Amino acid sequence: MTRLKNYPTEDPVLVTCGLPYASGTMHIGHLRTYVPADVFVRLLRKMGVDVTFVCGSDTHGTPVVTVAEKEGLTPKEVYQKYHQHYVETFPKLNIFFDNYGTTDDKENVDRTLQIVDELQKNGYIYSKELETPYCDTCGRSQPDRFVRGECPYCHSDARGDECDQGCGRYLEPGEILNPRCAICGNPTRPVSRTHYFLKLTEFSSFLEDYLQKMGGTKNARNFALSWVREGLQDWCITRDLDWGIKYPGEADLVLYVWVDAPIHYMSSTEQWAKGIGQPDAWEKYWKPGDGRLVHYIGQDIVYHHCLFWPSMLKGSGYNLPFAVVASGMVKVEGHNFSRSRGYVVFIEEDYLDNGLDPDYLRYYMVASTSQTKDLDFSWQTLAEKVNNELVATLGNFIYRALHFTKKHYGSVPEGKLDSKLKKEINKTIDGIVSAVNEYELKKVADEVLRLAAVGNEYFQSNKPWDLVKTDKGKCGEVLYNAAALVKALTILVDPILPSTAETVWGQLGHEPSEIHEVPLDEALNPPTVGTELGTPKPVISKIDDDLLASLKESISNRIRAAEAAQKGEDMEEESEIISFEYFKKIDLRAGVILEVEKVPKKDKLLKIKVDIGTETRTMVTGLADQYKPDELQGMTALFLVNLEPKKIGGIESHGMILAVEKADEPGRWVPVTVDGVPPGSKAA
Ligand code: B3M
Ligand code: ZN
Repeated sequence: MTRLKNYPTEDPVLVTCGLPYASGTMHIGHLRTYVPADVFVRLLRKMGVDVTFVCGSDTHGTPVVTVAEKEGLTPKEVYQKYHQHYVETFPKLNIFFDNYGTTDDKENVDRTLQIVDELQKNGYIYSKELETPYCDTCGRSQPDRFVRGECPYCHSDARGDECDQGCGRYLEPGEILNPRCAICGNPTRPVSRTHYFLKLTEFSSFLEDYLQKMGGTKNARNFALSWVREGLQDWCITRDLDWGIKYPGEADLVLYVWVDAPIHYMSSTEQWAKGIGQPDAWEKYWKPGDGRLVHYIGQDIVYHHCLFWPSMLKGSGYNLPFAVVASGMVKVEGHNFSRSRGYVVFIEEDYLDNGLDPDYLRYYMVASTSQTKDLDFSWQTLAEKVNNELVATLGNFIYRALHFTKKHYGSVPEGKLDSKLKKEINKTIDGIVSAVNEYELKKVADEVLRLAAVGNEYFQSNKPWDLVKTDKGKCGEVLYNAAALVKALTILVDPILPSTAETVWGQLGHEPSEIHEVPLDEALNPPTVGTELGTPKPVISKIDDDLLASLKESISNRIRAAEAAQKGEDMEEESEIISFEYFKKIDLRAGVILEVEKVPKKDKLLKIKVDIGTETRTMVTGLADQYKPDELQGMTALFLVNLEPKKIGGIESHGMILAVEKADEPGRWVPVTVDGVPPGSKAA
């Protein structure tokens, strides 16, 4: 029996993970989704649910094309290289998909064309002239990531198909304001041609209804519902690009990558079905029926999974997602994740190559924070969690209990399960079941740690080291119970720490890999008396100070290198000659800084209120590491007041203080002060 409210054992479940673009190596951001999904799958299996787990590489679209151009390879060479990387790296993290294909595989191309054809037949696709950005310098159309500009909704700097730095909305082609080419930086001009559209608007009331019932995390449901209620627009499903799945009957149009990418969830299932010799087995998930589709994704792709994808499925007669679990994003050492600025942790080079156990990272990804919150990765907290929780609490209890038992008894001694301990195990199982019901796997980690603490306390208070001298029978009884707790812990922690669980299972006298087949409820059954124990060894080791220091060092080196590279670029930028007319557009005025406040959790940012004569403006400056608030307060300085408003550190900043960087002291900034003039005085 599963006791799970959403997943009865008789219904087959398909779990998928957002497909990584095969255009770069695996990093910490990826694991925010893949690890919890893998843990979820393992937990369901332990509760008797029939689960298939699929994923694959996303090979189309501008993410792959831009990298191909940079690396001087063809898009196909790029995706093959990175696809291979993913195929090899997932197992190293104990993440095992039942199938891992690519969106360029024949099954996916065929299935995509079938779905598009069906949507067309059902009247959901139409064509229309559309103006999209063309770059004269580069001599081609610049869709999606090839263009940057201003988000029409929140006015942040955004890329062509997504407001990646602001409100996170999906942007339709042609929607972005003031587009400029992302390759050469020049403004693009609109060109018109025929594109194809999915009538997303026709799905509005279906979506409103469906989303309210859709399972998973609230963030997915609520974001998607709010977009539906704001009003949808039809979705352009083609791009002028020569890489992707060709649109039927159109020589120079391909399908937008977000059409064929989610369809790989289906075609990957088809590949799995073929692989097990039951080619129709995919249908039990995808044809309307009892199959339950669960998508694990990052919060940034809720739009695609909760609006486009269910509409495509509905419009072509397939099953709908049962649940969408959207995880918060990953930060690195307090900063927004950014490869270019060095705030990134690569799985292979920064983690695995340092000999670190994949289970630690799995634990960290699950145990740090709620599924829907942002996770701020730092080596320091990783080390603390490993050392204080895994080593000091879990590992310590397991080792002490098994070592002592082995030494004095050799095998599981006779005893009876203490009813209080049985209750504790039951409580842990209940906690795990409700964690799965809520898609909050942090609670699984918390529950297991709590039970390990119960074990330590039991061992400590019963003092088997004294008992063994005075009452060997009573001592055996205590160790029997300790072994029962070790067994329970091993079963319950197996989904999060599969390698560690294998090792302990071996120490408990079993075939190590069999632990993965042991059902959750077996945690309530104490080990068989007389089972010969293996050789106990500590299973989890500390991250020591030297290693921690070198891990931190490698990240700060990368950040410094990125900063230096950025500075180099800035220095190289020659100043461009501008006309006086152009200069006149720049509105510079004296302003008085009225209030200065630190921006919480941002070391460099200060929020200032500035009287610019006509009004008081809020601005955010990056001077916090150089000036104390009271050094700036009261200062009259020069401000650029007609700069477009921008969110900085979560605060809308409207205007900018002018400062000069000292030529002899790079990184040292001094505001341009204009003492003795009233606010609002204009500079020219
Ligand atoms: N390849 C990666 C991303 O946007 C993208 C996911 C596709 S899932 C169908 O996170
Ligand atoms: Zn926006």
